[in-house]
Amino acid sequence: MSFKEKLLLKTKDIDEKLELYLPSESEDETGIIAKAMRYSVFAGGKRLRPIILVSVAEALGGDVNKAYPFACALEMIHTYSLIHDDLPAMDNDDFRRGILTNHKVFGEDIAILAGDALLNRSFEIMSKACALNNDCSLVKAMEAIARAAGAKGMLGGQVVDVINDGKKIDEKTLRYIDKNKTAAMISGAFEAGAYIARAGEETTRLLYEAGQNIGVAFQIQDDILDVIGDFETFGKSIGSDEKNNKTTYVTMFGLEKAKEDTASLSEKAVKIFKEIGSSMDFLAELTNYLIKRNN
Ligand code: GRG
Repeated sequence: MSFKEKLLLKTKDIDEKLELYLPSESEDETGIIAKAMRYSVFAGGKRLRPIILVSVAEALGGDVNKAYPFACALEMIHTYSLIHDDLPAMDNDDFRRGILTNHKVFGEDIAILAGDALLNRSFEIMSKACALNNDCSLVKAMEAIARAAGAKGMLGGQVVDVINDGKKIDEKTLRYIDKNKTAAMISGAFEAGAYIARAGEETTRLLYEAGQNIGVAFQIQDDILDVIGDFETFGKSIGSDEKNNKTTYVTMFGLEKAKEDTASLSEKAVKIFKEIGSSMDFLAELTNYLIKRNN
């Protein structure tokens, strides 16, 4: 099976599991919140973080069925962060994943609540999986995800981004934002996958490091696409960084260095996968695929 076929299969797999883990419209009084949650989750995300989590667990000999609740929870947290990031109080964006943003369709109030509901649902799913399996390594995976999404991870990176809105930032601040806002959820996917497979301490650490490198490379690629991408494939407005006067890797170092650094960060991650072994081949291919992505 080709890499593209494997990726498609894994994406379909995650979509099917998300369908099971999300509430249905008949589950609450109005059905509105489930509808708003589902609107953004099924808007066509790449499912990168859940695919990484499941693939790591699988590559290290773990039980993929134990990995799915955590993978879906991670995607729900990611989607909540996108819904909130698009709000007028944050980036004020009209399009995400190629369609209107959640608040444009459901209103700001419901969009905030849909994000909150996704975050709560994610912990409901993960804690249920921990209890059902009575497995401490799953608790560690949940902790890794909570940490990645929290004030010392994605949310912390977003705070530094938001308070510097419209200001010129230095390199240290830019790197902090990229490492936390974007890379934390990707290294969190690697770490959680490793815990689910009960990997050793050193392997878990190496995978976390690979995730950090891929995460930063992923953000730089996002900055590049904001300049040279096109709306149809990227799925959101182009040139928003410039419009918002944002310092990005591209505005700080230029397009050429941004491209070079994306490639070298990805190479570092691939080197780690090679060190761990051939079971990591899919993740190495995924890394190489991501630096060529246009969406
Ligand atoms: C509001 C708590 C809070 C956090 C917001 C994720 C985030 C933090 C902001 C979104 C804006 C942004 C450009 C973040 C960088 C990470 C990134 C490139 C997100 C998009 O991830 P993809 O490309 O999206 O994996 P899909 O739609 O494919 O899932």
